[in-house]
Amino acid sequence: MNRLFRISIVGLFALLGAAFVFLCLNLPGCLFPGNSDVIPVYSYNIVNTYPHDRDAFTEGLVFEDGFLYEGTGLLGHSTLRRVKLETGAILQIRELADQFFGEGITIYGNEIIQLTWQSNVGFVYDTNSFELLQQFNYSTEGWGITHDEEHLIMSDGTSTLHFLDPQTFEETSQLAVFDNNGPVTRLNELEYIQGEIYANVWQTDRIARIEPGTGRVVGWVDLEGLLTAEDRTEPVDVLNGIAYDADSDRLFVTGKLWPKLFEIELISPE
Ligand SMILES: [Ca+2]
Repeated sequence: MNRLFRISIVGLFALLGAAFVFLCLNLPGCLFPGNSDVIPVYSYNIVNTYPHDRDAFTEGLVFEDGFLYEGTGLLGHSTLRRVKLETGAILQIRELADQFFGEGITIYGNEIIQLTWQSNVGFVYDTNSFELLQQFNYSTEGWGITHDEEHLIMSDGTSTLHFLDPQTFEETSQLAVFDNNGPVTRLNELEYIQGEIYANVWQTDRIARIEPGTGRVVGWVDLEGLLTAEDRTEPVDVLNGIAYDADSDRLFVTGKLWPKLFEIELISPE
């Protein structure tokens, strides 16, 4: 009886073991966690360096029709600017009312959309004149904004991205962003680049490359070391600001109060 019991127990464990192996073979990363599911980390080359306004607390960055557009934050200092890339010269500027902390910007059609941090209001301007055309409301904080072909895409400082109808500004869907360690929070400035959403992660030197269909982070860009010690002799804040020149395939990044703006190219890991 005892022997029969032992045989049954051994058989049971053998069966469970076989089931485990079978299930694992069908789950990527189960038997060799971290190997089959590694998220590539891209490094960078600096292609060009341009001056950037040290007083610009960069919250939004866009490149469109040959110019940079920048949204800046801080109460009493928030602006919308058109900037000459090569010199950093401010060609046009609109100051926000003192009670608004400006956040991300994007250009959709002939309109610039600018978020505010905690006022639950977004502004819509004419791209050429910067004339205020419209306001809209949202329920979350406003951090970054970009767009794909059909939607505005906004971040609110959490791991959730909000897709908005660009005409009504109503939310049409949400996207939960995650990597191998779970939700990726503090998503900040955004840029839609060749079918991926690039997102600064607040208080890090990293940009997440997000697959819009799933929310999965399919790549990390590590921009550590972009500013030299000399660039940091005056106070600087965090990396923030991604702009893409789709016509010339140029990628620009900068940070809050940074003295420089960089054109970079990404280097794939081996
Ligand atoms: Ca951007």
